[in-house]
Amino acid sequence: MSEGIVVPQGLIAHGRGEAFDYILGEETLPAATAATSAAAALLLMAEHPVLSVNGNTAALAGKEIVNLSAAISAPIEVNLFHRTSKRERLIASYLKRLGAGDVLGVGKSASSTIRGIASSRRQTDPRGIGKADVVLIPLEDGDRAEALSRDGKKTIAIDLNPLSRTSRAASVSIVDNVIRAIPALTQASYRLKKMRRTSLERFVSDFDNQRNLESSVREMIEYLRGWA
Ligand code: PTJ
Repeated sequence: MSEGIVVPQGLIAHGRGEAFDYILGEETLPAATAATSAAAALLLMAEHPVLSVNGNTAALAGKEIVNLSAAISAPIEVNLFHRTSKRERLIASYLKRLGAGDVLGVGKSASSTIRGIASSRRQTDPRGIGKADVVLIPLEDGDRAEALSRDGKKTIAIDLNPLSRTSRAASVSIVDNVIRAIPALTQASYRLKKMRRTSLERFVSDFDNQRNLESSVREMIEYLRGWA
């Protein structure tokens, strides 16, 4: 935050996430692993997959996002709720220092608009989220997740809160901490890359996001029961 990558509101969002991380035992649970396989399959089958990055994701898992981008050959786009061109540039150059190639969505290049969003998050890059069919949206707010789905895009959320609007609106929601979920997604992508398209399709068609979110909640309850 002191470097300007994360906004003060991001610390509150971080605290919300941490609270959920405690009640799932700070480890990746089976429902998240199932969602990760479906997410990797979706990303590998996409024509234009894009990884959307905000301040919190860059600060928590910048290098991990760069690794995922290389694993699935997907571009990274900076997309900020509290948008300023200074922050966009700061985050893009931070990611480049970590090994990212071109980072989309900076300044005038974010010239497309997602309909139905009031925040400056509606501005997207026509080379990235603008033409994407699958978008990874870690630590996202509900409005944009809903708007991207309305625009016909498939979305993969990473959100520790299984009750959030983002988790419910996404096509696939990974209920886990970004610091564990993104490396797991990279590993799953390398594993699934070797599979046939029909197997990838099965990972996606067998996955029901609503049922998986219910499993996440049940796994949290089970964990808490151990303490009760
Ligand atoms: O960098 P900007 O300007 O784009 O701003 C980003 C923030 C995070 C401030 C903005 O997107 C925001 O306020 O988000 P919300 O609405 O608080 O949503 C964040 C969601 O991510 C919440 O449901 C949190 O539980 C969840 N979350 C927080 N930390 C983590 C997390 N999920 C996974 N891993 C985390 N480490």
